[in-house]
Formats: sequence, C-alpha cells, structure tokens
Amino acid sequence: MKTVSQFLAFTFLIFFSMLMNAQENLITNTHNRESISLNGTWNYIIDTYETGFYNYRWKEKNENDPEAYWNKPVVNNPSDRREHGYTDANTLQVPGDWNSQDNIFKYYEGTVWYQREFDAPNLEENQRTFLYFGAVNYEAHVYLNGKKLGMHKGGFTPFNFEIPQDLLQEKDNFLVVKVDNKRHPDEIPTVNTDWWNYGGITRDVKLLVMPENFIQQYAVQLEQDQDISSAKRKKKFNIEGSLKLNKEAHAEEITVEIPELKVKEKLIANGDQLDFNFTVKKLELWSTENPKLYEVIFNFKGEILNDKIGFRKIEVSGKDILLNGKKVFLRGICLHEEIPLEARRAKNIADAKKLFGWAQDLNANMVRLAHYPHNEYMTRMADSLGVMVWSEIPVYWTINFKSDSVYNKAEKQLKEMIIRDRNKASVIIWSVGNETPVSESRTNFMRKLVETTKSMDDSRLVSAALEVGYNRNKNYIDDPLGEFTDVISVNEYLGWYGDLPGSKAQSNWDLAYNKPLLISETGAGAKGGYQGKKEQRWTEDFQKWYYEETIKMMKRMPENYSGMMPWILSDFRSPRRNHPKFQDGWNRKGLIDNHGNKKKAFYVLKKYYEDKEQEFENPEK
Ligand code: GCB
Repeated sequence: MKTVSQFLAFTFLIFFSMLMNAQENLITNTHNRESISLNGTWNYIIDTYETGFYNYRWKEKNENDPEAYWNKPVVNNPSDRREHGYTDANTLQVPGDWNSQDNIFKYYEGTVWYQREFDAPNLEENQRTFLYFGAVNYEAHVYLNGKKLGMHKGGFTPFNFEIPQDLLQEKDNFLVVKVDNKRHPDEIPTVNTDWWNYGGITRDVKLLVMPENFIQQYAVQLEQDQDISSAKRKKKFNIEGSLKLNKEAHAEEITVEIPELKVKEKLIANGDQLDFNFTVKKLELWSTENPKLYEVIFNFKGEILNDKIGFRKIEVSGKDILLNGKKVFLRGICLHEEIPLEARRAKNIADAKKLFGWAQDLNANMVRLAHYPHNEYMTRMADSLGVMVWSEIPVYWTINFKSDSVYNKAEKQLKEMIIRDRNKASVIIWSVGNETPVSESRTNFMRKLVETTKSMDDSRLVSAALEVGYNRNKNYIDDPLGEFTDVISVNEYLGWYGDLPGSKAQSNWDLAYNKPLLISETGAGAKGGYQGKKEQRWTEDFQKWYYEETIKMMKRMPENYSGMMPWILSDFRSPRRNHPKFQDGWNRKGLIDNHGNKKKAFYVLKKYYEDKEQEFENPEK
C-alpha cells in the first residue's frame, strides 16, 4: 500500500514539476529563428458548453472520440452522425482578439475552438519542429492531428510544444487550439480587473524548425558588479553571459561573436548549461539618447542565431536611479496593449509604432507596460528607440494570496516574462504586481516573487505599484513590501478618487524608505472633445487642471522622487466604466481619446517632460 501511494506521490511530483517548469522549455528570440508563420485565417467554433471537450458526464473526452473537437469531423458513410464541423464561413484572424472581429464576440468569455491546416516544410534529417504561440488568452489546449501536444495557462506570455516527428504529416496537418478566456478567482489575473478581457490567439503563431540540439535561451549583459564609472575611465568593460541548450552537449564548440567589438569567443559545451565572460575595451553603452545595439552572433554546430543586444547598467544609489552611472528622471507613461481606435489588442509592429509614436510625442523616455507583459514587438521597438520599459505580471488587486497554487501560477508567468525579455536593454524594471492589498500573506507572496526575480536576473530593478495611505494632512507610503523592492512605486489619485485637484498642490508626503520614489500612476478622466469649466468633471479642462495641480504637487515630494508614469496614454476599454454619457465602456483617463485626439492635459504633461528633459539631460543649457 505504502509503495503504491509513494509511487503515486512521486508520479504527481514529476507531473507537477513538468507543469511548473514549462517555461524552461521556452524557445526565445523566435524572431530570428527559422520559422513558418501560421498567422492568418483560422476557422472557429464557439463552444459555450464545452461540448467538444467534455462528454455528457462532464469528463474530458477520449482522444479519438469523433465528437471531440480536436478531431477532424470526417463523414465516411451517409449514416455517420457528426454534430460539429469547421467551416470557412466562420473565421477569425490570427493574431487577434476575437472580441473586435465580430459583434457576437464583443462580451464573450468562454471557449472558442480555432482550427487550421498546414503542410509540413521540407525537413532535413534530424530537424525538429515546435509550435510556438506568442500568447493565447487565457487557457490553451493544443492538438495536432488528433493528439494533444499540451496545455498552457496565462494570457500574456509565450509557450511552445514540440511536434513528435511521427505525428507531422507532409500535407494537411489538422491543428486545433481550444482557447478559453473565462475568468476564475484562482487565476492570474483573477476575476477582478479594470481592463477588457480580450480572448483569443492574440499573438503570432509559428512553426519553428530547429536542429537536433540548439541554443534555447541565453543572456548576455554587462557584468553587474563592476563599477560603471571606473569601467568607462579604464575602458574595460566586463561582459557576462549564459546559454541553455535544449539537450546536453559533449565537448561541442559554440562561438559567440560581436563583430563590431571584435569579440569572437570559442566555448566548449559539456552539459546543457554554459557560462562565459569576456572583456571589451570600447563599448558604447545603451541609453535613451544613444540606444546602441550590437549584433551578437551565436554559432552552434553551424547553426547561426543572431540578436541585437544593448549593454547598460541600471542601479539604485541611495534615493536616485542611475543609468550608466548617471542620474535619470523617468518621464514615463502607462499604457495598455490596446489600439483604442479599433478597440482591439495591439499585436504587430505597426501597432507598436503607433503606441511609441504617441509616447515619444509626449516626450516620454519611459513606458509602463500595464498590467501584464506586452507583445515582443513592443520591447524590441523600445530597445531600438531608446525608451525605458517597466514590464509587469498581472498580479492585480485581489489575488488569492493564501494559495500556493496561485503563487505558482504567478511565478510561472514571471519566469516566462523574464526569460523572453532578459536580453532587452530597454527593460529596466520588472514589476511583480499592482495595488495588492496589504496583509501578511500578500506581503509574503509578493516578497517571494521579488526574490525569484532577483535570483533570475540581477541586471534590472524590481518594483511593484503600491498604494498611498491618505489622511487629512499627510500622504504616507509605508507598505511593508517596500522593504524588498529596489524602487518604491505608488499609484496616487488624490483629486480624482478623493477631493478635487485643488487639494493636491498643498499636500504633504511621507516616505518610510530611503529609496527612489516613482509615481507609477496618477490620472483623471475626461471625455475627448468635452470642454467646459475646470470644476466640471469629465471635461478636458478638469483633467488639465488635475495635471497642473499634480505637477505643482511634485515640487513638494521628497527628494527621492525620480519619475512618474501617469495613467494613461489613451482611453481604454473597461467593463467597469458604465456611465452612458461619459464612459460607455471606456476608462477615460487617457491623454489621447479613443479616436486618437489629444486632450488638453496631453500638452500639460508634454511641457513638464520637456522641462524635465532640459533639467536632466542638458543641465548646462
Ligand atoms: C488604478 C489601477 C488601474 C486602473 C486605474 C483607474 O489604480 O492600477 O488599473 O485602471 O486605477 O482608472 O482607476
């Protein structure tokens, strides 16, 4: 008896650790790998009752059940009964949320089955194939030719599954993905958010063609312990790196080349992990003024993998944030992964251009990608434009902080976010959550996330958006989580959720920590085009007044104040916002309205940022 239960416990453990370690199989930098895009038109079935998944006793269907929706609905005889089918009459574009593609999906939360066919590429001997998804919101079950490849939860991070060699057919591979965006209390995020729960295969899908063994993940960065000022003086920069191979290697050569720096390191791999470091004399550091990226070329058994990597150091010194040893002020702006003009998720380069175009027009040097990891086009573009990034996991508001399994879900998303973007110089802050209510279990939960982040990546700052305590004469910041984060970040809505903006300019602040302080949100709602008296809520004038008073208030902040990221670049869809005249399903705190028009407050913030730029970047002028 004991042995049976031990065996079961062991099997469970293995299964559990496989589940938990899914992120370790993640293949990074898929933009520069050999791949075939599976974007385009897919067929769909809306399956509100999950009939394609469960039988009538509510048990998962057998793999070869002809009425399981992952199986091709073949009719061999006229007497065969089929109760489902895919048709060209019902199609969705991938990538893309379903809500914006057809009105029947506008408020839909539930299961949709996606289906398409594809032919296999010509593979060389020993080549392997993987299906890669940039993101699917929220739960995805992936099937190929009737076999389940795997399941992934988490709506904003990538995942991949290998296709067994004997499963891939030359022609007409039948690919099905069950996508479910239902909200649940014990998921990340939970049921309670202030954004639209866009469902679907929201990011790129690709078939990756890989050799038998390959570099799966890597990190190349400035060694963080070196003093950056003395490195600059001595013209000697230490660079460190690590590689993770898909399988163990035995005395095999890998080269890492940075041609512009005349670096060519020959490494010998034994096992599936490899660390290396080298020194370079001349190095242009990545910065907002000069977002220098170097081409890095890995060669493993003739297989070339390229990347463009910037080298920079971001650190905290007392109450300041230093970029490459120089004090910076973060002229930030928050944004959702959404194109308001079309009320849909942002998903491609053109969308990233639009959002960064707006941010740069505002004279921002930083974006807070709220409240979940955005698509990789965003962080790639931030790297090349020289815009600093705050990237966050959706540990938002009322998560179940007491549950270990909820913690594991949060940690998994955190790891997937870090692994995907750890070579992006632009990402300077990992955020482990937003406005989580203080309690002992919450602080332990968040502290563990901070520690995990630090154990994985020492080249960035860790923070979380905290709340302010208000009382009559003081706004105080003493959340116990602040002890563990590198930077104290707070969301503050004085003048919108309490009082009127006029109360801001005289307010006093009390910060319990000697660390840099960021205002990670502040904002007020305004309906684009609605003009009037400043005391009139929802007018552009009210919002403008709010920003003017906020800027006055900044002069009274402790000297730790190191930047702000007001809420938010543009109006965004939210089911919480139901005033028929002013909101109509939109959170109106955007500086740009949902038609793309700039509101008056946009120009107030822009001017403030121009002044701050002068103060910090051209102090002599
Ligand atoms: C917040 C939240 C953000 C909301 C915003 C608001 O504090 O972090 O997600 O959308 O306030 O508009 O109330």
